[in-house]
Amino acid sequence: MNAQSLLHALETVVGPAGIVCDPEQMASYLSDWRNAYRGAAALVVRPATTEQVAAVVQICHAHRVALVPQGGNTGLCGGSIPDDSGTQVVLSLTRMTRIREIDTANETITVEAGVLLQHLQEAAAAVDRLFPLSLGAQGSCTVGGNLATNAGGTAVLRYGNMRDLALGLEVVLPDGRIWNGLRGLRKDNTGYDLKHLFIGSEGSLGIITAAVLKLYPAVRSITTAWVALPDARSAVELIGSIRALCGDRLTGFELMSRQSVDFVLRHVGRCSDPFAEVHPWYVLIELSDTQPDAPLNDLLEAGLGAALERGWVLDAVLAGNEAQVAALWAMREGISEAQNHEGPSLKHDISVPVSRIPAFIERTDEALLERFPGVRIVAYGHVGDGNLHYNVSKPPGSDDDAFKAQQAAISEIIYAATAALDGSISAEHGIGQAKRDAARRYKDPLELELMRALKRTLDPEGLMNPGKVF
Ligand code: FAD
Ligand code: 2HG
Ligand code: ZN
Repeated sequence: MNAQSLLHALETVVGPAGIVCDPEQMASYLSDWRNAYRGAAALVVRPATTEQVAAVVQICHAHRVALVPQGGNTGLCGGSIPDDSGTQVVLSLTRMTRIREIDTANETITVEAGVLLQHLQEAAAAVDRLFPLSLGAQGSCTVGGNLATNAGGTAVLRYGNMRDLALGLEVVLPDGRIWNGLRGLRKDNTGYDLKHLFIGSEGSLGIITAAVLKLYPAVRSITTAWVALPDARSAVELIGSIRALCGDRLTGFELMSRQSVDFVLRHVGRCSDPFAEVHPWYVLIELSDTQPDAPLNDLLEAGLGAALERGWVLDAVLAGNEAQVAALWAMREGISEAQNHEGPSLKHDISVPVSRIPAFIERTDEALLERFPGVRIVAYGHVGDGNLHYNVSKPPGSDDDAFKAQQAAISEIIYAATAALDGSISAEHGIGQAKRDAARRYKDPLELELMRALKRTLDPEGLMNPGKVF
């Protein structure tokens, strides 16, 4: 089928409003926000209903045309970007934005895949509930993308990642059949839990069109602190002691190196250092409670006071009002954007057991700086999940191409250190195209074999996001 007849066939399903084929209008679907990945496509199709998605998939299946599902295109591994052949079709879910049902007695919300995470959070708040997934891209990323990548973010230590928040899915399978698994059940032991195959599959097994998600009681008290630490080891001690004191009230614990904070102070407007002195490490701590006026400040002050005496904390400040809370989170959430202003960088989204985070940082810093003096290590992340973003920027003033030539060797040092500590080379961002080759080296061969067998069973023609994950 040539591109013109494919376009006509798809247009009969989605109408002219559902087709993008003008090169200028297609551009934003064909590269990511960092411009790290770029591709080409025959066209972009934007169905508005599950039935339209199914019809689009059937047409593409019949004509052996590969599909690349795309949500908000905020992914960090190039998973939503087509290859450069120009033959693939990008299937954007961004017109599927309906909130289908809210069931407060069941504590669930049923939403379509194109709903923005922020809109989902707002819909939950409107019925006095919390949808807890929280990440820097929440104004642009979609529920479908969050599910397809099993997104994490800053509240995982209390509420879990997207896998833990999903009860049911609706999926269009690679042959165009619709699987309606939209059950809002917390107990359903009737065989394999199929939704978990699609969560985290990065569009390689089917297209998620809707989901039933869990709701939680609304939060009515919050306390946020910015804390300076002498080293990463102290962060691990501190999170243990704060968790022992505060239990489930601990909802955020984000570690940042001084280098990360320096980049934010340099590039993100409105941000200023809460301390006069420069410190090597920082954590942003958040406690929350469903009770109004819960004594969270007292609790956190007691925890930080004890930690100060033990030498784990150098200084601390509690946000006094909502504006200060927002300013502290802006420092944390601004790191991705700030690092982008410093030229080429390499992202590594690794996890190790929480207890091994200090060893990971010490060993990897030493090995990297010995072999690549001058590179800037931007280490930060979700300590409670053992998840570090161990990103590397080129030495200041150095040549971009020279840095790019060193990328493979830099990543190898980081992944080898991760593997030596029984960690994972992708904690929350997925494999996409960025980590496909590394996954081949670092993932257990039997696990890869089982994954390939599942892929062959569900997508024998290999038309769902080819070149990603495997
Ligand atoms: P896309 O980027 O469009 O797609 C991501 C992958 O999912 C692709 O493989 C795509 O093919 C597939 N896909 C998308 N929609 C569907 C669907 N409906 N059905 C099947 N497959 C689909 N991630 C975290 O986990 N934690 C963070 O803290 C975090 N912070 C971020 C901060 C910033 C500033 C940015 C830019 C990104 C951040 N991310 C984070 C990464 C990203 O936002 C998440 O991976 C997000 O879940 C992607 O959603 P999306 O809608 O943009 O998906
Ligand atoms: C975060 O935690 C995100 O801020 C993005 O996962 C990490 O940009 C990154 O490397
Ligand atoms: Zn993260």
